[in-house]
Amino acid sequence: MLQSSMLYPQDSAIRRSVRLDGMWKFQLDPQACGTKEGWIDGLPSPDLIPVPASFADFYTDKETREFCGDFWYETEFYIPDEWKGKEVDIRFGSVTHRANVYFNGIEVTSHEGGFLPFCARVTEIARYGSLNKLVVLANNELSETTLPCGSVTTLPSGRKVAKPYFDFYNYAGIQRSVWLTATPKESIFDFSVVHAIDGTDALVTYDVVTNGENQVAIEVKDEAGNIVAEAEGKNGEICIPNVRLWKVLDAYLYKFTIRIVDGDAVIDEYAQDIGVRTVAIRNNQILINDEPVYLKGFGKHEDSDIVGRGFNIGAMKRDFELMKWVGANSFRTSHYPYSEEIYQMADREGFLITDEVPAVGMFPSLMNFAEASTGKQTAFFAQDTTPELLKNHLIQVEEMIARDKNHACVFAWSLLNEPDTLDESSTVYFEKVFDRCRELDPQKRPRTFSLLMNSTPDKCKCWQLSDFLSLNRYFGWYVMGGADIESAEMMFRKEMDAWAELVGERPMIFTEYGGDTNGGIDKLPSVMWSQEYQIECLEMCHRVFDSYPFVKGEQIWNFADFQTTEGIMRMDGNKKGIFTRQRQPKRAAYYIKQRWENLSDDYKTE
Ligand code: GCB
Repeated sequence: MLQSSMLYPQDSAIRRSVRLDGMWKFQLDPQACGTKEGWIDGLPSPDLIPVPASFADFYTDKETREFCGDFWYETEFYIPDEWKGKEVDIRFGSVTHRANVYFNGIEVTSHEGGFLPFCARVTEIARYGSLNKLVVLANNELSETTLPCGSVTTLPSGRKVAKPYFDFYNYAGIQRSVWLTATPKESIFDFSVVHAIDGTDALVTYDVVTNGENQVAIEVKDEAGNIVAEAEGKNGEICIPNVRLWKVLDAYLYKFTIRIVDGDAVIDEYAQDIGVRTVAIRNNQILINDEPVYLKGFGKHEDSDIVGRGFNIGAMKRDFELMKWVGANSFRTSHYPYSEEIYQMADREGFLITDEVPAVGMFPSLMNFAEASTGKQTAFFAQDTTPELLKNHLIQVEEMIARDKNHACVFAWSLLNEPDTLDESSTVYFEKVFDRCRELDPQKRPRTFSLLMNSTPDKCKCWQLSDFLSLNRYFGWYVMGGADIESAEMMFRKEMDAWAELVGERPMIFTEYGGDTNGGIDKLPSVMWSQEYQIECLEMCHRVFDSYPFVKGEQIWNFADFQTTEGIMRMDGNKKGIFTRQRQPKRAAYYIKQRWENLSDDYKTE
């Protein structure tokens, strides 16, 4: 059961919300002595650092950038006198990977998991009309029971180093906005909507959770501000006549306003823009409002210069402009739930999102991508630590669904990326995660996970749990790249022929394919890493996708270059972007634009 409301903070006639972003005090704690030494009352010798942001890329020394362990943040702010009598919360969009929160010297909450929000209730200990102190102890260590998975090694000097089992930099910090909010004592805690289409009307089944007994009233307005439907009661059905549906790249959002009322008095009010649409999987098709859609898009990262994984409102805007320019209609939030503002924008722009929980690295290897094709078997889900991992995994699935369930853009859940699936123990683990997701999602959206190269049709023990198959395949890159690309294509087709025998009604999409490319290298004829080879590799994959009618989507790895741990396989990060990290096109972007502009959104069914 969720401890705090996942609703995105907002101002309404009743609610107040203030962002606490800005320069905060910051201090590393390599000896983990802060708690003992009383840092919860104030940091002894802090630096100043921006919030929200990852801390790593601000600094010029390697020890700070690579810091692994405990680190602290501190800020001070006033809470207005008028807020007396309300519930006051501090809401973190995320703290990576875990946090203990102290307010006016008292521990008020702790949270595990670096990509989902949590709140600390401070009503009773707030100093109204005067200054309050907020201190956060954060930690970025990884283990085989954390999401994502990894480990920590200790150097001879005693310094800890993070060893992610995944291919993105282990950025950490207060990476999303922090809010101070005031809500009434009796308030809206949660709500959900489920859509059905009835001729030209929509039937929206809704459910509102409050902490009181007063009546709930719902009002639905169209984009012009006209009231189109109203309802009373904590749950029920709303009919929107002549509904304008939310469609892919043609979004329409109704404003749902929920009020707790007592006679004429409004006790609480919360409003959200809601797209009305249905999702189904049938006959090898992904159906939005019963219309087939072919996914064109990317696996992405929240990753940009200087702020790292910190929410970057400018990068968000640029990314959507580039995705529209290149003809995309969808993306996967590889490999963790993204900032909430990104889903709000996808709702507005009509993009489809596969929302991914941070279940990555469930295959113990620093180079998953390279070792996957060696046949290495790990029985990752048969360890003593597995029950603890599963517990954390289920909590994060719950938090993700609670946060994102009402977004029209979220059409599917991705429950793992490239896990071990070769051992029987995987099936037992997966079933629990898939069942829990189905139970929690009011809209019963499709569930999937991205299959590692070694999860082949003859060996994978879990694919059948997916409502549609998502494959990560690097034929022509990690497998038979360069001059061998024609053998790669043959091998790829052989695997696809085997899948064709198994998929049944399921559609398949590719959630990763492509190759690393240095935006500066041109080579005629091509060599691996050149811009020319990136295009050849993508073209080869597309030839294969185009030959199999059950393939209903292609999401390139990656939208843009991104930072990873340093190593011989990575040249200042992963370079598989069709855009650079600065969001400028590589040559492949023009090829993709041409392909996608000529592939209708219902490609293969038109
Ligand atoms: C994968 C992973 C992704 C990596 C990618 C690569 O299979 O899912 O996180 O970045 O391969 O480029 O190797």
